[in-house]
Amino acid sequence: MIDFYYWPTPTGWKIAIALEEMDIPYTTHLVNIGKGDQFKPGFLKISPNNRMPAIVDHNGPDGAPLALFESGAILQYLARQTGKFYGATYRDQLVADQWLMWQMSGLGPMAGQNHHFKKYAPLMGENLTYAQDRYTQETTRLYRVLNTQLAQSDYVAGDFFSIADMAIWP
Ligand SMILES: N[C@@H](CCC(=O)N[C@@H](CS)C(=O)NCC(=O)O)C(=O)O
Repeated sequence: MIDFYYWPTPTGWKIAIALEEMDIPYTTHLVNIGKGDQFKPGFLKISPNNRMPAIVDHNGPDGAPLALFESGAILQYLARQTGKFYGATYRDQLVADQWLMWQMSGLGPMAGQNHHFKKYAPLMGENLTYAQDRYTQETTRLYRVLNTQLAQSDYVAGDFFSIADMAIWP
C-alpha cells in the first residue's frame, strides 16, 4: 500500500496517472498547497523540499518504508517496482529516462515559468515582457522538439507507452 501526497496540479497528475495505469493500491492524502499544508512538519519529513507530489511506500525495496519526493524519481521507482511502462529492454529504459529528464528539466519548468509570467504576473500588475518572451520562446522550442519526436513514433520514447509520456502529458 502506498500513501500518495497529492494536490490536483499537472505535476500531481503525473503520479495519479502512474498509480492508476499501474494498478497500484494507494491512499490519497490531500496537500492543500494554497493553504500551506506543504509546510506542515509531518509533510516536511516526507518531502523536505515542501513540494508535492510525494509518496511513502510502506513496503520499500528492503522491506522498510521508503519516502520519495520529485515526480520523476517517483515515476522511475514505480516503473522499476512494477516492471510496467518502462519498455521491454534496458535500451528502452534509457530512452524513456532521457525523455523523462527532458520533461523534468526542460518542458515542466519552462512551461511553468511561461504560464507564470503570462497569466499570473499580469494579474498582480506586472507585465514583464522580457520574461514573457524568453519563456515563450523556450516553451515553443520545446514543443517543436516534442512535435518532431511524436511525428516519428507513437509515444515519446518509441512504440511503447512509458512513464515519460505520463510526465509530459499533463
Ligand atoms: N520538481 C518537482 C516540482 C513539484 C512542484 O513544483 N510542486 C508544486 C505544485 S505543482 C508545489 O508543491 N508547490 C508548493 C509550493 O510552492 O509551496 C516535482 O516534479 O515533483
